Amino acid sequence: MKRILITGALGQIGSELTLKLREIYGTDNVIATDIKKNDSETALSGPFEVLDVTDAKAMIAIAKKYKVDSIIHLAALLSATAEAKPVFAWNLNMGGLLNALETARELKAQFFTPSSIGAFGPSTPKNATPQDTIMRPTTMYGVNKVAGELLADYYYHKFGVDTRGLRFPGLISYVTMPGGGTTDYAVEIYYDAVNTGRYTSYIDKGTYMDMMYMPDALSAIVDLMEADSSKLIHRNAFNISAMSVAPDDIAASIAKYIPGFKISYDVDPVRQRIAESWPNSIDSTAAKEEWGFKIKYDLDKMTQDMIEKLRQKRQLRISG
Ligand code: AKB
Repeated sequence: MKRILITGALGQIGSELTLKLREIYGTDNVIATDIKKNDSETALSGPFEVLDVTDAKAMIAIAKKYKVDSIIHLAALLSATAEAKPVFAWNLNMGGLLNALETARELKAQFFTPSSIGAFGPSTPKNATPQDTIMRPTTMYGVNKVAGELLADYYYHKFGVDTRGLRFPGLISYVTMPGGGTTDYAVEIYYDAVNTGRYTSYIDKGTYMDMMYMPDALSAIVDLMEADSSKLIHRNAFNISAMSVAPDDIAASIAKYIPGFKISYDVDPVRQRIAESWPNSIDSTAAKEEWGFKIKYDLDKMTQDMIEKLRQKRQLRISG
């Protein structure tokens, strides 16, 4: 990657990934785009263009203007929002992806887009879900992710586009809140723990899903994109996970650093059903073997860092 176009750059992953890539590849070589501009560091610290990913012509024009050689396509609706607006989700998630792949084809650019644990469904093996297995998701988001993985494979085989992808678990970060996901509770719980010492979870006790701390997810994107193409068997997309946890596990970890922290439950049937259709834990062996996937943060290390960083943010807000 030398000159990179990012779509959805102001979202949960993009806002941190853009800054990391600017540090590695140089500020002017990372072009951030999103549907609207805001006054965040990501939008203001380097090249930024307003881009609606369903506008194919605008995407190609921006990619050509900056002569990009890599595209990181992040703009998409997450699982719970996609379930509430399935037709809009299909149009945005699939239309945006097709435009981004076409742009990569025209510019002969390397390509990354995330898939998700949401690509799996109730008939998938629940524990240590293998890399290659049954994929019959029951959500619109999952349908988009499976179709997206296949489409990215197709562009590799048919047109030689160097497509790569990761099946992300729930991503946890103190920088930008996710929006409309099923795993969002695992971020909200830390904010509420620091601000009020308690959290009411919309996902039920004992519901296991994979999670990962954002710094590990960002490193995984860079490592996969820099990996030797000839070593990749599973391009679109690799299972990766750092931990398989339920709300009560996160609560127990938080209680080690915030004694007296309390969790209660008010289960949202829609998001609970989605969570129950996903695996408890996925197996990341292919990612480890093919490009050396590794993590730095387990649950307690992540909890400690999240609490420390959120306390600093809170302090800045109070004193600023
Ligand atoms: C969601 O919950 O929709 C996402 C995901 C796991 O893909 N965080």
